[in-house]
Amino acid sequence: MKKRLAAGLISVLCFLTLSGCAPRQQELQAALVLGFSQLGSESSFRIGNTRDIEDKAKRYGVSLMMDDANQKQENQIKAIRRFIAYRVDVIAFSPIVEEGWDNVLTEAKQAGIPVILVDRTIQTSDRELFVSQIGADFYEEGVMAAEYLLKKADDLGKDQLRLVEITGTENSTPMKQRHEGFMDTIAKDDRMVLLESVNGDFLRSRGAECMRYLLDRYGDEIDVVFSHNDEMTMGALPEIEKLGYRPGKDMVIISIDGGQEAIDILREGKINCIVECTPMLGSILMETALALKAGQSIDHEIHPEERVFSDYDDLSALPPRGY
Ligand code: GZL
Repeated sequence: MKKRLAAGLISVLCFLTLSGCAPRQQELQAALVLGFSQLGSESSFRIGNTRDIEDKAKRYGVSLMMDDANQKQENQIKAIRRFIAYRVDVIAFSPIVEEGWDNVLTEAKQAGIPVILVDRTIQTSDRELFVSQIGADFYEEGVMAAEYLLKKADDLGKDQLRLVEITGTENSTPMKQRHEGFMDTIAKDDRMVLLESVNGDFLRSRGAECMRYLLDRYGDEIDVVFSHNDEMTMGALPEIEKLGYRPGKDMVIISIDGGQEAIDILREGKINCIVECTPMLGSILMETALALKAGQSIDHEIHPEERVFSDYDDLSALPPRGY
């Protein structure tokens, strides 16, 4: 009887180990097991964010399970369910859109696993479904972009500035709040005329498509392009130049994120203003998760410091951006 029991136990352990269910050695030594659902890899911001989280997990001794949802909410929901089944210590994720998370986050709550939102946030009636939201103040980013434009308008001395907007992923926090912050700020200034807002989904290819459509429809009426991220901006610029316009001169170009490629284009004078949206959230995430595990109280909202880069600045001493 005992021999059979021992043999059965060994076979179960082998199955668990081979199927990846048994805790691997490094997890047993890790300070924490963190499951992270990343929404995709649509931009240099996102790639930089993923890389920073992976780097900081190593630095803080956190065993990280990283999942790439490839821009699909259902893949994020599946990943969160896997993390629950695996019984990680903490779940973190960057929600691609704001709606549709209550069910899966209720399952995490019932499993006693705390959830941290990274970068974006969610709409929910139950504020206890997540313990903290770490990310930019996107409304303020929109305000800062508009405040730059108001200053530029004064310097240009024009009675009217007609602008087009290329927005990010529909129903995502940055798309909604950047739009609101920007429009609330220019609403007080009757020089500003919005011609049209079109959705570019934070993608470079869609930014090009949007700009082609806007140029076909409005042509040289366009004085200002406000783009919700650098990827879409860099898709739009060649389309502007193809028609003989000089971005940064014939049209004011305002963007958000502040990755290296866009900063270099700003230095060339083809972008006028970039509002920083830092992807370097790895340290804050690890410190927050470790504090959670240690039973310490944590802030419900954590916003990193962010700045504005523009053609009013001397950027010669700006260090490499890292994304
Ligand atoms: C903002 C982030 C946005 C970036 C885009 O924090 O969610 O998503 O601005 C990225 O580049 O796609």
